[in-house]
Amino acid sequence: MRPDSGLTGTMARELFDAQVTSRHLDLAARRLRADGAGYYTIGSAGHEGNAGVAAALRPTDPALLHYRSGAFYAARAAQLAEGKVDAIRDVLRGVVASAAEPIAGGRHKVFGSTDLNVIPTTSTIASHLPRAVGLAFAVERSRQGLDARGSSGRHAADSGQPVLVPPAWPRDAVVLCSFGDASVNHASAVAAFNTAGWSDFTGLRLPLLFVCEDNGLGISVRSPAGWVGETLRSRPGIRYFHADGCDLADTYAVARSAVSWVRRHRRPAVLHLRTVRLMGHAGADAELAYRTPAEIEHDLTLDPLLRTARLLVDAGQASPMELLSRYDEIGWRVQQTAAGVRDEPKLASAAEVVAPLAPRRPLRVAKTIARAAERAAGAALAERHRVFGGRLPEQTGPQTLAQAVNATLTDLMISHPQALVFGEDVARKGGVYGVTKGLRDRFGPARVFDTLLDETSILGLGLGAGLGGLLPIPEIQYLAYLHNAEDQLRGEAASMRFFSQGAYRNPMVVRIAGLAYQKGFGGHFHNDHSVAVLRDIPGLVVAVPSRADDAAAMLRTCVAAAEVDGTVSVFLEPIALYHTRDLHTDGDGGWLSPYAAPDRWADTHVPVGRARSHSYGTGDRLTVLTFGNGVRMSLRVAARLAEEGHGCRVVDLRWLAPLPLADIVREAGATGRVLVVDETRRSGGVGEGVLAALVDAGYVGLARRVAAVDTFLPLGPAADHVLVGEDAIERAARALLAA
Ligand SMILES: Cc1ncc(C[n+]2csc(CCOP(=O)(O)OP(=O)(O)O)c2C)c(N)n1
Ligand SMILES: [Mg+2]
Repeated sequence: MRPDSGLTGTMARELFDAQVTSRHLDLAARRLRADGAGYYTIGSAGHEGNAGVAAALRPTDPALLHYRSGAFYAARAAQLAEGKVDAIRDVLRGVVASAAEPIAGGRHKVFGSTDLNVIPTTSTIASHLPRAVGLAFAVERSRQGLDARGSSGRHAADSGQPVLVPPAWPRDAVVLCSFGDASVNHASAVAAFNTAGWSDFTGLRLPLLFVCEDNGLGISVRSPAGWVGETLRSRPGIRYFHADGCDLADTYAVARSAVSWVRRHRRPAVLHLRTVRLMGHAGADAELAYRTPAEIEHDLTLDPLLRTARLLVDAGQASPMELLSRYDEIGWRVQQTAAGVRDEPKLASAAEVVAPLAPRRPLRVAKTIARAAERAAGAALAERHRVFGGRLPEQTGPQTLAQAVNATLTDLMISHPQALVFGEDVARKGGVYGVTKGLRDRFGPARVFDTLLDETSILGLGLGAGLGGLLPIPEIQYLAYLHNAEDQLRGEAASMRFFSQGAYRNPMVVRIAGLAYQKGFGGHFHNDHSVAVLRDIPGLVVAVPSRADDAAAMLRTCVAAAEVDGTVSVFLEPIALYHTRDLHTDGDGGWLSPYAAPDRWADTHVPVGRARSHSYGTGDRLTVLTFGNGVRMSLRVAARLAEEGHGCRVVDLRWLAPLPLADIVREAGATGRVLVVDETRRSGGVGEGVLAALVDAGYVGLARRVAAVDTFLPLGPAADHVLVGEDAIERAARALLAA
């Protein structure tokens, strides 16, 4: 062996096996595809040097892998006791979409395994990088222990609570995150590099090794010569390492240095591995359409398998014949396994497909809240007094929605030492609207902190933190600014359970300030009311409280669901109602609610997907189905109509996903006249879903809808022309009553 590489003969032989295994898996995937039995042919051929990266790490280091990391996967499996993980069978089961595939159960072909600490990644280029930054943050947090959580050590001890979900990874773990060369240009990757560097700059430790597997191509597009090295080398705060990924000894030597540097210093680094891509991008790729035969041939001369074979032969570790026999032997095993798994049962029903997506255990959620209430009223009472500065929120009179969220977050931070609040301006300033005011002083900067200005990174931090056993409660400052980062919710957060059958979860409650009607502070970006992008994310819970008491109860529910079921929730707070105090007349305080003391949390618990009905007069003439700002406007209209003898019920949906179907149907049927008051846009808005739910349920009564105009919102009073107003609600209500 090359004496300075640290690679022993035994290791080289074992890694050669992993490389050969990976190559045969690629070949088998293509044969299975050709036979109509396989569904995935993106392979690892040419990238098998990544076996050397696996060898430089420990199998307990969490890894988020590039889709060409087959040899890494095989090498890591070989690091465990024999028979514990059958990498060949795992991968082939993925290829044939077998329901027995151990991580995704046939839902996708991913590299993932809890035994191997390989966390499945999606096919969306670079979307796993922000999570990797978050995971490194969480690993380091658990290493530093309680003290680093600000003053939380005392909270935890005082309240006699379990402190943290036991960290899944050792305290000195390094997070590995690999990706391709074209991927370095993706906004999500750039965000992650920047956030890792920014964090390092601020002194935050992040034990994170990025690995760029650089084959020079993104499908058919060449990375400009030198660009990948140039861009990776120039990332502030990220130490650059470079190796020839076709040369196992070089890869191992450099990877070892990189890993030990990251492990020792707890700082981010990137390993730039030069590889080749053999056999095209995927099975169906006709490479000759965009590469010359000479280029393709040149890459073949760099084949990492042949390079490792030469290394072994030159070092006297094996003869060419022995290596050929080994190649055939592994090939035979792969073929045998492929034959064994090809006809395994696939997912057989819609119910099977969706089973792991977003399980809900409402009874456990309710019990969790009841237990937290007992603690808050008992063991943690002194703690509450201390944190609230002697003025418990239940004793200080009725609250606005903003005050209720603030008090509830405080109580949740007391009861959940693993909870973190972070986002833009949430800490020092206390949020643009003061909703998180005082939290940093109460819980310290390690648990309540300002992030850099990047929504992708804020959500990525949540993704990794949740995965690492923390309970992230990130804030997105305005709904309009979620959209540029939305894939972190859709593609990453909401899909984690789906692609890992619940083996991995990223519990999270994303608070978002949104919706329209801010008088005097107009314009689209601060009044965005588009929730369509959230409502169709499978499994995502979307909560929209309209009143203070609901906000408190629903926030507790979202956090408990995160804890119990790993639920990902968006908690959409209507900005215009944050500080609203009155309902019908100035000074009536009708929009305030008292804060429920802990002994009332169980009684006032609001389950996910349950609406709230407010009745005016007899309540039997008209049903208004609405949410958010629509609730307050509709209640004002209902009061006027009731005075004229038209009894109305106003139903606050409270949950936009899942919609409160049973309540919708029951309340609609009670009057046979339904008015949907939808403050979101007519097209793609919430009202479409509500009406469709009624139709699906066989509702045959009258129905009307008022909704916002399909436009972005203009600045100033012109917004009133396109938003739903009380006059439109009243007109529609009267029309229905007259029908
Ligand atoms: C966000 C996103 N855009 C486009 C694609 C389609 N796509 C799949 S692989 C790929 C090229 C990736 O190239 P690179 O990062 O160099 O990885 P390689 O396949 O070369 O290993 C593209 C464009 C995708 N998966 N995700
Ligand atoms: Mg590439």
